Amino acid sequence: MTQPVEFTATYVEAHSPPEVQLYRAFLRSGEPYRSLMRRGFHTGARLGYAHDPAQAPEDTPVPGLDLEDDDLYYNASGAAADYWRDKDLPLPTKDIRRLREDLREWGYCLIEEALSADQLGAMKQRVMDQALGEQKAGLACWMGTAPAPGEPLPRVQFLHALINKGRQFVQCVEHDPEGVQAGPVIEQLLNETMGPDFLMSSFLAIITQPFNNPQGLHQDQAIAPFQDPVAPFTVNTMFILDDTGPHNGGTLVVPGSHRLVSAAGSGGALEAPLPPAINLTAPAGTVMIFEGRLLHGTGVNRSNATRAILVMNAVKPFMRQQEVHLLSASPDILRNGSPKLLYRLGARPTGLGGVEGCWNGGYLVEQRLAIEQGDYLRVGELGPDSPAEVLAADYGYRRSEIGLAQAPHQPSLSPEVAARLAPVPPRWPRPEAPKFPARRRR
Ligand SMILES: O=C(O)CCC(=O)C(=O)O
Ligand SMILES: [Fe+2]
Repeated sequence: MTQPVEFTATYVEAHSPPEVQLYRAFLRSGEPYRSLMRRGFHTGARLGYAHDPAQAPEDTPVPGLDLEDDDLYYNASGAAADYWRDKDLPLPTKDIRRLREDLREWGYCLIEEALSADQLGAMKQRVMDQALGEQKAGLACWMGTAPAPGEPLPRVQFLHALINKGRQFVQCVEHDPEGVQAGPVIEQLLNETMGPDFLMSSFLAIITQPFNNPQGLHQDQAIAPFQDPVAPFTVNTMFILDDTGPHNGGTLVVPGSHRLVSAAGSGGALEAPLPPAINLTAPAGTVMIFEGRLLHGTGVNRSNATRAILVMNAVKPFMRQQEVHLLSASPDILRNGSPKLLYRLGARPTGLGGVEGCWNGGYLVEQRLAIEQGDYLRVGELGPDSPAEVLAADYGYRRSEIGLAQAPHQPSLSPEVAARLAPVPPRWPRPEAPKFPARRRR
């Protein structure tokens, strides 16, 4: 093969010095974190946002943690709390008008008694039973913060793929008032912030053990260095299952940071120090909605009990979901899922591709169940001279919605192949309810 010289690796390399590369400076800017972590820049950034065990005193519950120094971002109950004391920060409320304003102004809002006492009790029981079960099974997943020095694992347990682990978690995704009494309020605020076609990116429980290390402050959008001052790309719903506050490491939040950070623009450095973080303070049963631009992170649990929250992340339908729900979801969850659940899991793709081209409004549950049963046949290399039995095989595509709909109209179907085709009823009856989301009214 003689390759044109312009296409050779040496030519491409010689003509791609760093200074001519597209968007290099922007993509490598490291912003907004580079400027956030500047020493002395933030009231809590003396050691940077990342924890530096080497500089902390030795006589603390966990080596490396310094729980006295008010200059540290995770010590939020002293000088930081004084800073915020006379500001009109969000308090738990049932009033959607106040919730909407808090979310706009501060980047988060607190829904009072979003879970009824019964809903909270059942949820807490299920989550803690599951956590202990996964520990006992040797399956517990420890992550989110750094391990304490000398310890192999972080002191924070995550429970993933919650939808498989209890009916109430499915009700959370659907915002069903049977499981979450404030469901309609949550749904409305998410619709207004994200548009009604958002997907569920991940839904997990985060349980801190006493004296976990804190998490670095971060935006959950996780698409740095892209910053948009107009609106967030993602929104989180946090179900608070224990009374939370400074005592047990209520989530560290920098109120208003959604505006301050995004105002720097994509790739831009922050020019002024940010205000300090607070510890989220709210009773169990509260739901916090916080948007993807807000700086926040897990605080230090200084109590002798665990602190449990659930976090559900919603993303725009063009974004990649964190959890691959279509693989994680149990067959029963998929088989019996409502159109809303299936949509939010991403089982109805919203862009070209899907599974073998099945995407245009169709569900992918049939394909996943067939793959699971080991009898999903993929279309491979075919040609006009392929043997009739190969052309007539029971390909998974034939059972898809688009395959079934177009089969009667195929213009060049070979009669020999047509004669061999058996009827192919789908093995999964898709929900009869209308697809979700409903067509938008003009
Ligand atoms: O544990 C918390 O309070 C917050 C967790 C969090 O922000 C995260 O894991 O991204
Ligand atoms: Fe986060």
